[in-house]
Amino acid sequence: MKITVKNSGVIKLTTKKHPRHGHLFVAEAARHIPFLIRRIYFINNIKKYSCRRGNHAHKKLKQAMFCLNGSFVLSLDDGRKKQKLILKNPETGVILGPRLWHSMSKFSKHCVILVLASNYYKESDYIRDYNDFLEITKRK
Ligand code: T46
Repeated sequence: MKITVKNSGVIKLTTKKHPRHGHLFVAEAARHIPFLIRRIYFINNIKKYSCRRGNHAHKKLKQAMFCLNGSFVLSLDDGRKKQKLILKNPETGVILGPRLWHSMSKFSKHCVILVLASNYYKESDYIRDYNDFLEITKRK
């Protein structure tokens, strides 16, 4: 996976794979994940595969996103460049840095998304208007 937008990046977890006993994935804060983790959340039970989640950017929050099961399309936009990625491998995560517009769509059956976040939930950190987002990215 190659990421070309700004404020993002690929994370490769350490994995211990056993052919019969299963796969184990390790994410250590400040090692695999380039920030201290204050919150985790996960999304499952998506019934409408064609829905779109996200569709916003954050002002300061840093996040790392993983697809633990199934697959989905992650669309990224740094205000200049746009990129679509298919997340389907739990070993490979994506950094969602500040000022990166992101949305998730095209969910598969049994899709499970895990997100590690650098801070607690704060509505004032969201940029929900795309024109505001473009203004902010122009200033930076
Ligand atoms: C993001 C993408 C990738 C909370 O109360 N606490 C939380 O920690 C979170 C994440 C959400 N909520 C509430 C806020 C809404 O009332 O849960 C509801 C659904 O959240 P939202 O519509 O923001 O869900 P997504 O999937 O559109 O966005 C989420 C994160 O909120 C967001 O930070 O970057 O996943």
